[in-house]
Amino acid sequence: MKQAWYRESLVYQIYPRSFQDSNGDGIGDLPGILSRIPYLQELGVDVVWLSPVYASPNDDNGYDISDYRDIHPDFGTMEDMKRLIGALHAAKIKIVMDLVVNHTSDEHPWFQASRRGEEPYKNFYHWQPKKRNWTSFFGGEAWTYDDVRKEYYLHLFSKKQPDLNWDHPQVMVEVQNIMRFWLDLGIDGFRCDVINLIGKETGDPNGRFSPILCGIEHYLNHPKTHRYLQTIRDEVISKYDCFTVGETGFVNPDTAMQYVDEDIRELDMLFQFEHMGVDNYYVKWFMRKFKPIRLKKNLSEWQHAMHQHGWNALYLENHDQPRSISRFGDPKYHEQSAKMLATMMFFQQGTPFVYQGQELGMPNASFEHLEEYRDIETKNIYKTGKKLGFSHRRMMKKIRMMSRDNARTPMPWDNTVYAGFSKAEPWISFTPGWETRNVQNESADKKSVLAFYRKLIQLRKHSKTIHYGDYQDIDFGNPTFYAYRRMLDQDEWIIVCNFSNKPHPLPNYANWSDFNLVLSNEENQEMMSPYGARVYQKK
Ligand code: TEU
Ligand code: CA
Repeated sequence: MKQAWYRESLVYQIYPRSFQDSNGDGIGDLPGILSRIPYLQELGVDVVWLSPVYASPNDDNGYDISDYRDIHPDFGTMEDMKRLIGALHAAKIKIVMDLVVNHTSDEHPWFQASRRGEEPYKNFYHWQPKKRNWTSFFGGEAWTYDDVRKEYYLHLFSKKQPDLNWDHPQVMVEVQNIMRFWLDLGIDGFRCDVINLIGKETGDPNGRFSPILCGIEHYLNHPKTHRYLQTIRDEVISKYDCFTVGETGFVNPDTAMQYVDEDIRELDMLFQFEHMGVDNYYVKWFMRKFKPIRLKKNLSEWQHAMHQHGWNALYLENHDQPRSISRFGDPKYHEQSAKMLATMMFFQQGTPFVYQGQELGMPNASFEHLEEYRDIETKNIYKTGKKLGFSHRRMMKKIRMMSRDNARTPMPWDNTVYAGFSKAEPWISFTPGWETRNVQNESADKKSVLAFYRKLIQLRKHSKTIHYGDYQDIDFGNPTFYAYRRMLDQDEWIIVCNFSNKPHPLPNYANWSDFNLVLSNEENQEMMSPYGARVYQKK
């Protein structure tokens, strides 16, 4: 496998609205992020990924962009952005921005011109005189009637996020110019939002009937998408020292390879979602009991599939997902299971992404009342659920487990009022428990989840074996243990994770006297403790 800086990097995702407020309006901002660079350095972060900070009416927290070359006043100014890029680079931290080009905001001037039928924007979006039966990812219909144009337009997400028509040659030109604009400002790459949905066939009449994701066969991994991405790589990406990570729902290892194969490299890596589905059926609102074996089988499959040919983006959390400890861990063994999950992920092959607060072991916010939630998806799903006849109680139970707001709460820095996040009440409440689970406390505690993450990050940073070595499953059929080996030349590591709330004897995976225990989350090493994790390296 060819070596590359982004294959040896740890990426830290910042959700700017909830990271650090600098001016007392309760909303995180760019100067706030700048002030926390020392924290990022101490953690060992190589690359920061910023969720969108562009001008936006904020229907979907910035994933609805009205000007790709400007900063939302909530977050600061373009000058603040330039200062942040400079300060991060001075601290030897790279920065990746979100590229959201499947859709724009309906308030973007292109859409405004398009609905009035003005050229060259008339066909920048998908318009149809007749309605289609497609459904939106956020619940409800995906085609909405526009009073001005007197036609229906497509929005796979909210009504205020009309989908761009990539068949229009000028759309491709505009996107390339936006990318160059940011790369020329010095950024180091893009996280490409829902990028496997950009190519579409909207002339087709209806979708094959399905109450959820109806119409998906007209746009998922469309051959046109591959052509668009190849063009973008040739015209833009290949001319800069940068990388791209695609957000690609509904891919499997085969379809993923069509994007990331070494010889194709439309994207450098991608976020797959299969392992986010191990506690639900098809869409997250249909929940099922979490079984560790499903997670293990899936992660292992991706390890094998990408090895030597592609590259994984490793993650357990982001701004769209519930907190991993609340899904795959055990609240009774909170710290222990948070560290175990981190260990499981950190020694696999791929680029690890840590989402803000994950390194503190933050659980779901699980707000009690619907009014406490801010996310458009949560609000829409509640309405959709009620229409389908689900009770309020049933819907709130789902939302407490699966709402995206579970992970969008402010970063708890200390135990002063508003947790050192702001001088004012934040735009969304804190995750309960912040008085103790915060950066200040965890920094002072050698046994904290944060201290453990710092160790993991350092261990990984210095090991070529972890970056590029072979991966091999151990005791694959075991439903409670996830164990694997990483090997390069003479170097060998064995990772053992106990996914159960019971102690177990350490299995005979090796002649243990030939190995050093380099890291563990346990107090006592006689038995593997509940949610114990161990990292061994051959002497
Ligand atoms: O997410 C795409 C996506 O697939 C999610 O909307 C997913 O369906 C949902 O979060 C599951 O709960 C990206 C962004 O990450 C997300 O924040 C945006 O809302 C969305 O695209 C639209 O831009
Ligand atoms: Ca602010």
